Amino acid sequence: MKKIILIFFGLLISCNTTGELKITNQWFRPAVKGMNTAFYFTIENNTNQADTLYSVNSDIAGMVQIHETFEKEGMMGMRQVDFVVVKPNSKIEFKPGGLHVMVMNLYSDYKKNSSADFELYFKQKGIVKIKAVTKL
Ligand SMILES: [Cu+2]
Repeated sequence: MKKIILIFFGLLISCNTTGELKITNQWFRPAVKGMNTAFYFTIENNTNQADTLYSVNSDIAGMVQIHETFEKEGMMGMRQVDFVVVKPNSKIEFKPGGLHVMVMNLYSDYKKNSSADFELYFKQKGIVKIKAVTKL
């Protein structure tokens, strides 16, 4: 009897196992003190619930903003966005020429193979802390 109960619980646990939201492929461009850089990553939402990235923070710079790139009359520009919604079971790539995190007014130099810590704020998941390394 005990054995049957254990198996039953085992099944319940495996049914409740859902994926999670995670950040992969994070990197940022090398830049020097006082300049701006861009931070890129992929948000993988492996859950059945949408989530919203509404802020990114880092101690390495004076200001950090979520930006999107747009094209208007053949000219490329970028502007701040307040949030990015990640649908259930989908992923969003922050990459050059698209969504990116603008890191403005760096406090020090970030050359090749430098690393920095970032905090991503999600409505559902909460704070995700990650380390990123510079890449050209
Ligand atoms: Cu930008």
